[in-house]
Amino acid sequence: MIVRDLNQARQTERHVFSKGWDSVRLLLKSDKMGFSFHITTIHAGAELPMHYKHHFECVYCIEGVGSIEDGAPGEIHRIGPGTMYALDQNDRHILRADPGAPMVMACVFNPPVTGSEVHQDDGSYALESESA
Ligand code: 9YT
Repeated sequence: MIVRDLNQARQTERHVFSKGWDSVRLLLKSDKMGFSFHITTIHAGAELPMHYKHHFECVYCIEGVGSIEDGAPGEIHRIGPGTMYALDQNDRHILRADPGAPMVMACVFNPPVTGSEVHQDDGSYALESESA
C-alpha cells in the first residue's frame, strides 16, 4: 500500500511549477499503478491551452470555478466543484480559471507521467521515450 500526504509531498520534487499552474504528483509512473494522480492548482485568471496528444486525462474540480473550451475554438463548459471532464479523444482544450480564486483539481493521467513534465510548445507532455 502507498500512503502519501499532500502537504508533505508539496515539500518535495513531486511539486512541479509552471506558468499558470502548479501540481503535486502524488502517484507517478514509478509507483507502477498504470496511471498517475495529481492535485493541480490552476492559478486565478490563468488561461491554459493544452493538447495531451499522448495521454488521456481525467480532471475532477474540487474547488474554484472556471471553464473548459473543447477544441480551439470550441464549445465552452463551465467547471466548478463536482464537475469532471475526461479528455478521451486526446482533445485539444483551453482551461480558464475565473479571476479571484484558484481552481483545485484532481487529475489522473494514462499513461502515467514520470515526474517533472511541463507542457511542450504544442501543449502536450512528451512520452518518456521522446523526452529521454
Ligand atoms: C488540469 C490540467 O490539465 N492542468 C495542467 C497540469 C496537469 N494536470 C498536471 O501535470 O498535473
